[in-house]
Formats: sequence, structure tokens, C-alpha cells
Amino acid sequence: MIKARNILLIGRTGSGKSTLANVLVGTDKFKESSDSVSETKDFKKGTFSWKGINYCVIDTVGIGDTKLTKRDILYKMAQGVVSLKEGINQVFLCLEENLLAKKLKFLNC
Ligand SMILES: Nc1nc2c(ncn2[C@@H]2O[C@H](COP(=O)(O)OP(=O)(O)O)[C@@H](O)[C@H]2O)c(=O)[nH]1
Ligand SMILES: [Mg+2]
Repeated sequence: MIKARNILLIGRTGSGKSTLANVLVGTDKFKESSDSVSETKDFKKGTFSWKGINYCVIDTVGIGDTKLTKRDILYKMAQGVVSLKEGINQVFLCLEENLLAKKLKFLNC
């Protein structure tokens, strides 16, 4: 039996996590929003296969959600992780287009 590989999507609200999940899974079930308030309230899973391997992608609540405390966000992200008893194989960090450039400027690189 082929084991599933689990991918956790994390990043700030509006960084494109749900959009990426929709593209990977080939659906529109992950709610996307141009708003700064997260559309993903807890976490949501979807599955897809690629090159004979089954994947499960977990879309999480956005870091920086204006309606939730940092503690709530971390708790909800942890719920997504523990919902997969096999654990997480890959973590995709979604970044807004220019965040890296801004950070590098800040670090004086
Ligand atoms: N320009 C651009 N916009 C994107 C990209 N990915 C997502 N978006 C848009 O950014 C907004 C936020 O995306 P969403 O997937 O809801 O972000 P999430 O809060 O991280 O789940 C939506 O309006 C998307 O259509 C991308 O790669 N490039
Ligand atoms: Mg989302």
C-alpha cells in the first residue's frame, strides 16, 4: 500500500495558501479571499495524487488573522497537524510576493 504524504501550508493571511491548495487538489473548495481577514477558520484538508504518490494538503488559518489571537492561531494550526496521525512530511511556507525583498532590506543584505 502506498502511504500518503502530508503537506502543511502555513503563512500570513492573504499569502495564497488556499489558492495553492485549490491548484494542488484541483478544486475550489478552499475559500480564497482578497480580504485581510482569513477565510479559513480552522484547517481544511484535500487530497491529490502525483506520480503515483497520494498527498494530503492541509490549509491552515492565516498568521496575522485580525480576528484571532496568536495563541488561537497556533492552537488551530496544531489541530491541523495532530489530525494527521501519520504526521507531516512537508511544510510549505507561503509568502507574499515582496515579503522576502522587504525582509532582506530590513536585515541590510
Ligand atoms: N498575484 C497573485 N495573487 C495571488 C496568488 N495566490 C493567491 N493570490 C490572490 O491573493 C488573495 C489571497 O489568497 P488566499 O489563497 O485566500 O490566501 P490565504 O489567506 O493565504 O489563504 C486572493 O485574492 C488570491 O486570488 C499569486 O500567486 N499571485
Ligand atoms: Mg486561506
